[in-house]
Amino acid sequence: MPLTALIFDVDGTIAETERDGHRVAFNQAFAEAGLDWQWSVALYGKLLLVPGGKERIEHYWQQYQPQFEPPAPAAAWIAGLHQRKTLYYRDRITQGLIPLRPGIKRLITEARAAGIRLAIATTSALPNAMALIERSLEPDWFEVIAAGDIVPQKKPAPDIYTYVLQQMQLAPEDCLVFEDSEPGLIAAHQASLRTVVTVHNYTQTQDFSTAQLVLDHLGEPEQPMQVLQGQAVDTPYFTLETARSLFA
Ligand code: XBP
Ligand code: MG
Repeated sequence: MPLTALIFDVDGTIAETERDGHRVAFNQAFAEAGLDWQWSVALYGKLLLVPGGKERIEHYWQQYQPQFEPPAPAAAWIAGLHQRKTLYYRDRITQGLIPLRPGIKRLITEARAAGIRLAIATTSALPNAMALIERSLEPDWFEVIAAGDIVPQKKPAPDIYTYVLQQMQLAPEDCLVFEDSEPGLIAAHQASLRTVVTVHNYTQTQDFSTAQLVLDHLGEPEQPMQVLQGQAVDTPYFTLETARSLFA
């Protein structure tokens, strides 16, 4: 089966959005709501194991602030708080505070020129994903932008990937996924998709044994990547040819 499509996760994969983007925006929304909740860089690393911003707020409240009583209904209160967080996050993105990771734009440009189809599969809310794509890439480049609550179950459930495959009318063996985290890899693997993982500080100790290839990033000619797991790659950066070699 030839490589037909590349599917990208957003947070951690296209850009390192979590520490200086989402985390800070959560804290801004908490402060605005009069809460003394503060998510440190280290605590946020633990909270990231709960995918989804609303789900993460609920988990934190129940596990770390069990005495707190939100206004009823709690789900609406969480949704409102998350909406404010989304505004703060988008603001940080439009200010240009979160750059793309190495190799992302280069690989996407190469794929477009070669007629490879592109899609996005993310757990974060659609307005958040769109803010980053509009700022640093082009929404039109992606045939499907699947985000947040569009599917019933977030990663590590495979739903978002299954949804993308259905929308594109593709089989898993036609596609290659790019992820940064274990929940993301589990989601893709459960959908029978081949996956390249690019790690970062929050995910470098996670289990990526089902990935095709694990890298520190996709690399640039002047910023070579490192292969952390999988076959040796003889170029200093990840190209379409590298992607195709994973299908041999
Ligand atoms: C990303 C997430 C998201 C973001 C926050 O996971 O889990 O929840 O952390 O975004 P992935 P929202 O990269 O695996 O898609 O607040 O919009 O949910
Ligand atoms: Mg991710």
